[in-house]
Amino acid sequence: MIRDQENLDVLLSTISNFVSKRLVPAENSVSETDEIPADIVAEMKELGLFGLTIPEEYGGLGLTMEEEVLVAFELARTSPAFRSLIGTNNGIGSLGIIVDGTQEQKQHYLPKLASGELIASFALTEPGSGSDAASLRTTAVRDGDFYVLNGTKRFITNAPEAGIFTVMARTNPEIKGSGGISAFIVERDTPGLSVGKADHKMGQRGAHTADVIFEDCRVPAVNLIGGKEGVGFKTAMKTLDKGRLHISAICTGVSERMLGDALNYAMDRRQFGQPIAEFQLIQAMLADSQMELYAARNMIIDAARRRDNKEDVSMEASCCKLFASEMCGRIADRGVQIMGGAGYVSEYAMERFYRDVRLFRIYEGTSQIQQIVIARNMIRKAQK
Ligand code: COS
Repeated sequence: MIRDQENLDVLLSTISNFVSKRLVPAENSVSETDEIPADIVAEMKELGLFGLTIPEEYGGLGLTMEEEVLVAFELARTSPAFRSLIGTNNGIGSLGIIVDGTQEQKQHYLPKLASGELIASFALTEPGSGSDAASLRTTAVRDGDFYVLNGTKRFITNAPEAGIFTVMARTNPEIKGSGGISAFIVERDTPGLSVGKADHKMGQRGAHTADVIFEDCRVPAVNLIGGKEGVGFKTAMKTLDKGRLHISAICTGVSERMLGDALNYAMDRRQFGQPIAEFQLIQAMLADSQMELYAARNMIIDAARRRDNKEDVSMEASCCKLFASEMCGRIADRGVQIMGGAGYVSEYAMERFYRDVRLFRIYEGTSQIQQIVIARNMIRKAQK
């Protein structure tokens, strides 16, 4: 759903300008220093990028899902690290509060997330629990007006920067599966919470992940999301349904950038007396990529519209995440192939993108988890 086409067009062209004038020129230095410069972060705040999807009543832009994916297509035409910094505030870090939080929780945290004053992080994965998220072992034991958290969360995006964490922990050890899990908002300076050193990753330098450790960490009971125990796994799954659509759009935007770079290179690079873009074997790689991008864009917009229409898009979100992230991997691979030696050296962006995009097939649910979600939905529908 697009609420106001004119306003949206202004936003899209502002973001597109910001990406090409400010972010693309900074890509190499972000990759070298592993840091996004403070002036760029400040501009991102000014542009409202931290609050794109936070409801307007809490100071955000309140984008609909369709508007959000259109913005994501633009925002992703550069290093994924920039998107990652604002990604958790707009997605998995804040969504638990937006969909299931109490009025007080929303009023207290959302305005600070929308302005970028606070960074939010989503803490589900653990050393022993990744794809099997319902097996998580972090515990939260009620003690008067507090819950005492113990456990370790792993690969937590933006943990080094985060001011608050949405943490899934087991409040009922009797229930081994999803029903024993609750979701909490945990502030960074809560005694007993510590953040490990940043992980050294294959790509996406400038975007940080780390362990988050809870040792007798006393969290006020009012920070139980929605004030309700036992529904934290569902909060996490609802969050991921939306997050997966967002990531699909990011995969598509990055793919458009990579394909654009590959096309420009192929039109410029001459071999055997002509631009390599004139060769049909190169054209096949360009065409296959364009075809897939067209499909990805359309399926993502369709799923986004359905979500705006309040349909359950769990299956469609997984279809989009699976298709777009796998496509992104193929387009990165073809990009390197088209550029040959130039695709393999760091002088060109393709080598960096090739490493950066590998993560898309893993986080917010691996490709195999998306297949499981899709197939289970198919079976459930057929059984009805
Ligand atoms: N929205 C709302 N509720 C959902 C849901 C969704 N999308 N998906 C599942 N649920 C509910 C189910 O309806 C079920 O509720 P009931 O117990 O009331 O019937 C409950 O949650 C448990 O669901 P299910 O039985 O399907 O859970 P499983 O343990 O089999 O796990 C998968 C489901 C594998 C899909 C889940 O663990 C998953 O998504 N894993 C990947 C985690 C992930 O993406 N990690 C990345 C970390 S974030 S970067």
